[in-house]
Amino acid sequence: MRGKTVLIAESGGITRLTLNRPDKLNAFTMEMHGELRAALEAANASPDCRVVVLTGAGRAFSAGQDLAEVGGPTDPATSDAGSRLESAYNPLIRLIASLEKPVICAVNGIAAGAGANVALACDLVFAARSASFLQAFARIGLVPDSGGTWTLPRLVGPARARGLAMLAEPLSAEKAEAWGLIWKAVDDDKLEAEVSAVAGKLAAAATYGLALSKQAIAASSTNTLARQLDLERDLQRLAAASPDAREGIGAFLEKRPPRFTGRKS
Ligand code: T3D
Repeated sequence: MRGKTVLIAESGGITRLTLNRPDKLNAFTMEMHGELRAALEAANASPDCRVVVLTGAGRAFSAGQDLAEVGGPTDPATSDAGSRLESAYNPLIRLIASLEKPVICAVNGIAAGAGANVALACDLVFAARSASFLQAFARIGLVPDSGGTWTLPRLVGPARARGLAMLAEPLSAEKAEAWGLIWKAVDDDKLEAEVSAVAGKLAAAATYGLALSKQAIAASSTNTLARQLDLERDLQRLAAASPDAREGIGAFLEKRPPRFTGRKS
């Protein structure tokens, strides 16, 4: 299936979404937001989708907001950055964070501005060794958005978060891995194969359990240990009642590989 600004390919439980404005480094337009949100919502609703892979066409992952679409301060129709965040970026980040399937980001090239923070909102981030992450906002007088001011200090600590936000220098994929910002930097020519292998593994995994794990880890950022233990108890109850947990335990006891379906019940 082919959208205009987001390409969609579905196969073997994997939904691959490719941001597709390579001439503009896959900068986000409102059209792209609409297509991406619709594709993610469809993936979430589809029992055939067990994992989502998000990547970019061409030499960049995404250069963030399309600055040509922003307009000038004298154009009231396009000048309200806050409403663009409220109507497009914030729902996108919330959707990725709450998606009941793992979301892998394959950062194929530079990820700048909101493009970087959309990538960092994903569950597992792989980046080509030549890729980089650029909190470009300070270069144009803006504030990191799309969850950047929440994600960065949690992943790399406040000192590095401030450096990234204020200096707006590109951070290489290797350093991003070393700092714990992403899961893994991969040789450019191996990115696709490595991401496909991991996606294949997740497409055969106990999807509902993964969704509950994602929910628990997200909740930990505001929970006390006591509340988190209660949450783990509640989520474990749900997971343990699922067909995949029954299958996983049965397969272990029968000394055979599990055959997970990803179903909740
Ligand atoms: O108001 C709101 O909506 C608030 C929300 C803000 C969210 C944000 O994301 S703000 C941050 C926006 N992004 C940026 O500031 C990054 C802008 N881009 C760059 O700094 C550079 O392009 C890069 C460092 C990412 C890459 O540089 P380089 O030299 O490899 O490529 P280039 O030549 O600059 O770009 C190639 C083409 O893509 C070029 O078009 P052309 O001249 O060939 O027709 C360039 O204009 C275009 N492009 C790159 N980034 C954007 C863009 N066009 C529109 N918007 C962009 N963000």
